[in-house]
Amino acid sequence: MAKKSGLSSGKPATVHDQKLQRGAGGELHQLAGGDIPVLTTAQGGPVADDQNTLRIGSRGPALLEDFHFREKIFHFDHERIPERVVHARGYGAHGFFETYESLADYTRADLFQRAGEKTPAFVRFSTVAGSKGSFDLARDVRGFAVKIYTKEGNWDLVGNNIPVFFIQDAIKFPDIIHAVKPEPDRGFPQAQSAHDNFWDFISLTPESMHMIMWVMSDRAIPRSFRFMEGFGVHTFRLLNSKDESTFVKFIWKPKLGLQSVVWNEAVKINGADPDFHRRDLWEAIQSGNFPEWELCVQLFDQDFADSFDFDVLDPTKLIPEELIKPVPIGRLVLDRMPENFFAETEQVAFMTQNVPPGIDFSNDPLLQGRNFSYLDTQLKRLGSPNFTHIPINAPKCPFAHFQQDGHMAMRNPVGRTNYEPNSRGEGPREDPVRGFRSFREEVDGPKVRLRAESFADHYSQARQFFNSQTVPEQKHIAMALTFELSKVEAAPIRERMVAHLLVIDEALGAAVADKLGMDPLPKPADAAVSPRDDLPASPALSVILNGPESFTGRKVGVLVSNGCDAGLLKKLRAAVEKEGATMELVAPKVGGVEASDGSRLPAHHMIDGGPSVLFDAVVLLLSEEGAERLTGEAAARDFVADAFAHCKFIGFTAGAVPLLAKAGVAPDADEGMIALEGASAIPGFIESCRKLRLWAREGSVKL
Ligand code: HDE
Repeated sequence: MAKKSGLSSGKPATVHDQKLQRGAGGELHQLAGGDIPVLTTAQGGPVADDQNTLRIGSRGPALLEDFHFREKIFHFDHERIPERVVHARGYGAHGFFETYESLADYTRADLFQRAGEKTPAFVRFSTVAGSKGSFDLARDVRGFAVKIYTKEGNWDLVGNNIPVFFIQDAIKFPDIIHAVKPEPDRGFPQAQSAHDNFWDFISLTPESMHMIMWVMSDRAIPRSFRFMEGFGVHTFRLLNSKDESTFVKFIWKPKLGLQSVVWNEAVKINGADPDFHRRDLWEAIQSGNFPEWELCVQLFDQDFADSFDFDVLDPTKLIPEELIKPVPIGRLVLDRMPENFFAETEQVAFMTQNVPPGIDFSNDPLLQGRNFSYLDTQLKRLGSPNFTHIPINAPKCPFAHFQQDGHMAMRNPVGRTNYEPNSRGEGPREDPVRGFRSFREEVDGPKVRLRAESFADHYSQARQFFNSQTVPEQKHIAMALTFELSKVEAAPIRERMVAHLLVIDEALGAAVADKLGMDPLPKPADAAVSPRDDLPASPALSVILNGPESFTGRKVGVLVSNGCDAGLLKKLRAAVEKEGATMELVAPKVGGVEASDGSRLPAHHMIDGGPSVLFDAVVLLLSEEGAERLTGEAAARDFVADAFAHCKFIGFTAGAVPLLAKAGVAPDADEGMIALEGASAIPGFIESCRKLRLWAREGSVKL
């Protein structure tokens, strides 16, 4: 049904509906009438003229009396709210969580009681360091914040796509964030960790070494929000109806498998499409390809916690999945984009302390600090303690309390009684049975500022992470460290960092030192606890080893020219769509090309606007004449050369060979070059694409 007011009017006026009238200055006014509502002020007063301010004569001064102008500009001047101090750039979507089986043995959380129950959810993905307008493919951690509107209050699982964190104590959070953000005197670099302040802090903070390995890995440049994992990071507790506790770590696993891009590609994507990740999520959801994750839990008891090699309260450590297998307990499906970015994605307020009865915190010192911070930040950002009155933050279950008044109060208690207990029997009262209860943990000890000794091993899991990566991934880590440290001006900082790397893995440290031109090698850092050698590799930590089983959800870019084979293109499209992937055409002009059968094929991109970095695989579907023409275009040569350098599978018709030659790519360079001599070659091409990249090529290409 069409909404009746202002900008949110459901039915856009067409040119034919519009009644136009020429104003005094010759400008055209659109008049209300028919389905077009009357423009009003925020007070509801109808507006006669929205084109001219009130002034004396047509060339005289403006009048203060112009309340419509004053209100309009006043509102505009106040449109911005402070961006989040971290995770400023984000993108959200609605969906639902569906419980697989009852978890009543472990938790009394209402959402986990009934198999098949669906609970509404909202998710916001983000980068951490960059401002709201920064680019999507920064090397950075991604936020993975989930709000589930349960029948017993909102549950916010405010996680990241990396299962550990830089610091062990919340008191260091302002320092790490100051260090990574633009340097305060010069105001740059934006959305980057490649600068002195960051590496200065990190090299003085050995507890960050495990996280640094993750951030320097391909995990920090995901191909899509849809292809990354999410982690609650901290150890939480589940409490059942007898208040018995089980420790839990939460992990979101994407149905479409993991995938990242390579750094050289990330840099180019940021130029070609700074909104690459948000556009990807938007397109997937708008086209009905709803992204999905399974919520998995690692459950363990106090005995495991006591026997584990590391402290389960230390957020710089993870529990290898091979040691405690994550068990899927439900799925999250994102199936609807917000109607308004500001109202929902910008105003959504996640808070770690939002847990329903049946879920509880552990004493992880980072989690305890977060529970304080998130409420505070919402007041600053949203400007009122009534931020739960904003629809995206309001619970969807019944609620009743005596909180009242304050800025922008939309709901206040009605009637005379706004306190409890009261003798009138009015208003809500607490319920010790249904209500939230904390785990009755015995805690005793002196009041101290002391880090537990069990938090002291900073290198073993960093080494385990590195040892768990495939060869190409290890190479990427070395290249990322080299790139980042090459941007550090102060040589002592570079040396201090390499000293840590030498402890994590001698060969890694030596390789980075060599690439930095550092000679002699610094002395390895003094480790409070020597790193262990006996931790087995954990394949779950690799992106490449956890890729998809099919090419579903991926995108093929097809470079076409006039005279391209229409029949082959049709069959290729059918095969790509059957695989659950999408296809976009790139042509010399966005108006498209005339195919071999005389049909007109409109393009999605002109060649300059559709570089191959936007695609997971490419096809050069060119007539010989078309290819010859494209050899003169730098963008066309880059399209091919980049796809090759980024180890993508390249399908090509015989006509495309001149362009391949000009781009310096041999048609038979390797098995990733697939000649599409006829439709029979298409299944082979699709099958190759399922592998996503031909990493074997990387040795021959310097990225
Ligand atoms: Fe956050 N974090 N954080 N954080 N965080 C915020 O809250 C904070 C930490 C995470 O999409 C802020 O509403 C402290 C770990 C996500 O809206 C703020 C500490 C993890 C988001 C804040 C941490 C996260 C935030 C800024 C150290 C992964 C974005 C705006 C103790 C488990 C949520 C806001 C969204 C946002 C504080 C560490 C994840 C200032 C003090 C560890 C995904 O409250």
